[in-house]
Amino acid sequence: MPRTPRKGATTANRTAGATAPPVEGAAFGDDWWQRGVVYQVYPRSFADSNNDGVGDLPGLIEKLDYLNDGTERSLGVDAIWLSPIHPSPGFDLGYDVADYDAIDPILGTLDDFDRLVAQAHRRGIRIMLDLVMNHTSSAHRWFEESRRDPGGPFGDWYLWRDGTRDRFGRLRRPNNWTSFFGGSAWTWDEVRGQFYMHTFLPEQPDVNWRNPAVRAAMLTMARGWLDRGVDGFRLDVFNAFFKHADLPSNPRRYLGRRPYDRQVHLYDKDRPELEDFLAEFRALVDSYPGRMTVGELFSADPSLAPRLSAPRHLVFDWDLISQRWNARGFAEASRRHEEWFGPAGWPTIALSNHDQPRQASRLAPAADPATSDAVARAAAVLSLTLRGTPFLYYGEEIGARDVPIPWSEIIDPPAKRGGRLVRRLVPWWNRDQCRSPMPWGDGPNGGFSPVRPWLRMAPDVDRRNVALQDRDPSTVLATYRQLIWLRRSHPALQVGTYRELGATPRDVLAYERATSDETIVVAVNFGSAATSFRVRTGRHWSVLFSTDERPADELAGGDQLTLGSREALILAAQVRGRGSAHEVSDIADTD
Ligand code: TEU
Repeated sequence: MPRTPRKGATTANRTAGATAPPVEGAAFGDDWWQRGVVYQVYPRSFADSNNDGVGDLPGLIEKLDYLNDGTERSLGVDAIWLSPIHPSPGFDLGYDVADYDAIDPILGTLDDFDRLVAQAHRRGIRIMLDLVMNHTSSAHRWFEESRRDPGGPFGDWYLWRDGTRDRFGRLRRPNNWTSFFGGSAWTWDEVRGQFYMHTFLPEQPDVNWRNPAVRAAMLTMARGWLDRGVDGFRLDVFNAFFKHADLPSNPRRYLGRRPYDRQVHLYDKDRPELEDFLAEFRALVDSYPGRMTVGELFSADPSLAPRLSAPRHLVFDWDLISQRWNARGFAEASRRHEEWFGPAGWPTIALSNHDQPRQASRLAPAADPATSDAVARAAAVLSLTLRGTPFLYYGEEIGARDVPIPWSEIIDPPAKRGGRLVRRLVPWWNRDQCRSPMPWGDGPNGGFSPVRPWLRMAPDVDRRNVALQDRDPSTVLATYRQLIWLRRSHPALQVGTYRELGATPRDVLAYERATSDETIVVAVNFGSAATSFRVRTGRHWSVLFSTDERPADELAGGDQLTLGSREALILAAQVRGRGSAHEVSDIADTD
């Protein structure tokens, strides 16, 4: 009986030599936005080439082969989304942009960026930038001009308002809007003698999207990056660009942890004018073949995502990213995706990012390393086989966990704001915990840098790093590699329909991904106990992948499927002419 080798060993065997041939047709064409896998890099934490403790673009270039060298020895991702790389005073670590057209000197130069694009493209890897266009840094020239000269060309580029006076003559803010990072959304500016609005920090003033000059400047900037060869953009908090023209106070609500949550954000985001802007912006992007965008839906009803999505223009909804580790939660989130997006719509699949807990920490809190890795490997199967474009956050491929940061070392502004007491009253999860530098291997600081890194390394870098996992076919890294390359050769996993299979045990989520030529079944046991269920099928199956050791044709003729503890299994129906898709659909129907 043919056997699939032990965990991940298939990949390891095939790619052990340094001479593994590139996989034919490894790169996707213009449809990469849909078929490909996107990898998010937090540049400061990825790879440090100049030993200053901060990751940089030349460092990333050195790691491109790790990301995709055209062989199954590499991770095999199709695109890189770079968190912001522009000059920034760093109040929100790059999400406060001081110059959209340049590269932050701490990360490199424009030449480095051009080299990155060229070298990435040579490997079939696309480059996506993170455009933060809701606000600029208060150090941006536009803001400096705007506050200095209200009547000048930049005077109306931000949301400036006079205050109001209460009956005691005290100065009041223009309305009740709150900042997502705590406190009022209005800050008094001494220079201009007016308040300005900021959805985030006072150092991140919101621009006035109703001003055609702002819009034109943003479009010109985006065109500049497209001309430089950038393949796509993530649009930071894009649904907050437009505010109601009259800036009325938001209605209050009485539930919610943070002051921000205790308002209905009727007037400071999700305004109808967004759609007109999106049409214009997307037309620009679409005029360059093969380019795409993904909008970050900020603090909004996730069901808005499909309405704002379009082919080549994705939207992150935050449904999956907040799920706990249970079959029901993931089943329901996937059902909602199907319902909201419909078969013609296209969701994103993201289980983590630079704002959220690491997926292993969220899905397996307080777990020992083996359990954490088992969950990380099963989660990898979900993120690479559910219907939608997968976005992987750097470090997830080695099963990284959140890194506890002592109070005195916190960098994340909203976590730091207000001191301990306010922090207790206004809880904010410290995002530093999911941004720690990538441990590459031996050497000081997990091989990231010989000097102290800008942010604490994980405490387990000697046991959890790329070099160690690279050598071991049973690791989280081997799982990701195997899955990404498997996905590449199975169109059903990329673009196939999704159908949940019923009558599985409580801890199991099983679904079918199918095209007219191929039917694949994915079954994930979220539980720690093995579980079996009858399958009404005597058909021919092959095991494409399992997180456990399994015979490759175990199900041929069998009718009982047993999943091990936290096992994730991918099966392919052996094609025996038409009808196989129908047969597979019976897999999980118990008699
Ligand atoms: O994030 C918007 C944002 O604040 C949410 O994603 C939020 O962090 C999350 O819901 C927390 O639970 C974007 C960027 O991703 C973030 O890093 C920036 O700080 C923010 O915008 C401001 O630019």
